[in-house]
Amino acid sequence: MEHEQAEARVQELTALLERYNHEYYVLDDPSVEDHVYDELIHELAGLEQQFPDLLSPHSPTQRVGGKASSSFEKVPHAVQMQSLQDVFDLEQVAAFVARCREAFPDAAFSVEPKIDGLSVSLEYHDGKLMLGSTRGDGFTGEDVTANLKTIRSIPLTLKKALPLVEARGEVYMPRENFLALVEQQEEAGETPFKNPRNAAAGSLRQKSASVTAKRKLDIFIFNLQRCEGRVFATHDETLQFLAEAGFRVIPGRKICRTVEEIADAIQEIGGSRQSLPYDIDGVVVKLNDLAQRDAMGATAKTPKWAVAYKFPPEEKETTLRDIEVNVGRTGALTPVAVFDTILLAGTSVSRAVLHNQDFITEKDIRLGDRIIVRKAGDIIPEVLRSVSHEAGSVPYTLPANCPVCGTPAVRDEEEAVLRCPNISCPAQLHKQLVHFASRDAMNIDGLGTANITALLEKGLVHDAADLYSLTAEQLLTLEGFKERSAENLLHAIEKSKTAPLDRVIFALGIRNIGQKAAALLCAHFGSLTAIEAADRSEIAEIEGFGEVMAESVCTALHDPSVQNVLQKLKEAGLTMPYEKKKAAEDTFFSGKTVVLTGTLTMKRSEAQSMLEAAGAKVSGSVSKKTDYVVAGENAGSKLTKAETLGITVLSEAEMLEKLAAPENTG
Ligand code: 0OX
Repeated sequence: MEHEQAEARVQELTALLERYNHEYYVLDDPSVEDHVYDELIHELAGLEQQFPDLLSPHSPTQRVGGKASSSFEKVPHAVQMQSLQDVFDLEQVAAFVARCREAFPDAAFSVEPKIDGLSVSLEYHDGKLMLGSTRGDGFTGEDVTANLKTIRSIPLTLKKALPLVEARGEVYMPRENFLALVEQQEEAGETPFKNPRNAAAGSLRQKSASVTAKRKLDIFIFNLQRCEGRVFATHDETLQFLAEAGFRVIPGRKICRTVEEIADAIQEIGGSRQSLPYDIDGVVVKLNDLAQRDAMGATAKTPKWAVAYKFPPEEKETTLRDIEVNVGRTGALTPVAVFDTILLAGTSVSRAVLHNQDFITEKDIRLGDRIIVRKAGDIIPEVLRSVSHEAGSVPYTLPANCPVCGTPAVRDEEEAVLRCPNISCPAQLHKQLVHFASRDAMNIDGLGTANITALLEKGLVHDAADLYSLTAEQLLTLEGFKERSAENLLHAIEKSKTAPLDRVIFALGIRNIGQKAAALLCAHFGSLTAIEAADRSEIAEIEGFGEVMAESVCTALHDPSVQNVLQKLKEAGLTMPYEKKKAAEDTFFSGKTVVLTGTLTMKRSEAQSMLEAAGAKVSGSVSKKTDYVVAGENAGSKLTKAETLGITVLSEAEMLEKLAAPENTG
């Protein structure tokens, strides 16, 4: 196909695919079947590959993510992303209404659900999405454009192109996706997100947009921050315009005039809470007239023309049937209340954490009690108080022995926690192994909770190091294992032998030592031998470390069983490499924004990884912020733009030269 023909077809496909996206993800009313979309996107991707200069950052093919950025660039917000003044009862809502009425007796209010997610801004120039950012502190946020593009209901091109449109909305994770994600995380032995809001925030801040893409986030738009090319009189009009432009606008809004109407609307929105597929945590009441908003003004952080009525945490009464005692990875015994199932904030709950003996004693919680359970913002419910005891009941005391291995428990006075001191306790071992194999630790693919249970039950492993002497024959004795899956698991175990030292330290599951602390420890000492030789005071000197953490490291590394595991790991062939990361300032490319264009002799992804490893941010489009453009054969519009903006253009050979000489800071 000729270039000119291809260009026309790319334009046509882009428009068509954006329309289908809008129909499917915003209007919930698709006009074509999925395979039609898939075929067209495939055709577009093919053309973009054949004619790389036709690839635009606004192409529907750019929604899949995949680009791994090393950090999120800070971006100032042209219009402050204000937060809301929270109010907790109708009286405070009435006081707010009265203040507005005093200035504007005819004031009308938009009453809308408050989506429990995280606020983002979307900036469009001439109808094209140029920047998507988080709220940050309201004045400066982070550039998460690539990640936001994976949200299919965010238009990349507006149906109404104006010189400038900045829309604000709330990114959230639908509850169903959240529950599925938690299940996956638990299966993989990872710490699951606490609630859909944290999950949405965590997913949006993924370094790799392809991970964000899998998390299936969505968005509701609720404010027009800035606009050039049209003037609006009311919030209603702006939202109508935003819907016409292709956005998914916040549903369930009502215009109210009196406090009674507002109270009814709040009641109605509150009543709809359980049937919504996403979480809302309150109701926002805001002036509808934009001139009235301006006149009301703002405090440093919040507008005086709006308030957020926050729902009270849901509470319900039920009967406490049992107290189970869980054994954690570090032996902590955690009591869990088991009660008759109740429905709280849309989900059924029958268990809640009781923390420790002090918590139980203070609230005098006894078996058989009528108790009040509450679910606040978080998904995890808690026992608020006991309402009544059963006749003849006695105060509850945690068992004196570990419920799994029977070892007498010891009380850790500082933390008010009871612990099973037996490090070979099967319950601890199970959790330790799950942690050891988890993605952020040794990342052993295919070694989840169920397989670990099976390995322990068969007596095939007694500590983490035993994983490295497993054989295919042994694995084939476990239920569900076939030649292929056994081979895959052994391969994953083998691969983990080269995990860097900081991951191995983290994988050991030392109390108080998370990923960051493990990395600090390695950065400071450089090798396992040096860490093992260090004393407590040396460790405590590391910036970011305290006495407690230093104590934990020393205790663990002097523990004969940990020493034994480490010895076995070394014998198994774990290399525990550790390379001090070069300070970011050290390389020619550190902190620089680089754009790759044209056909390079190496794979683009390879060039990108090399640049990112040298501290560069690789971007898809040329702007004033670009520091270097690396141009290969047949470079097109990006090269022209770079030249127009006076940006330094490097050849592939020059890029490689700079990468090979990192000490040359240019
Ligand atoms: C929401 C939501 C948040 C924004 C700044 C002044 C008014 N989470 O659903 N904020 C606002 O409006 C604020 N509206 C909302 N619906």
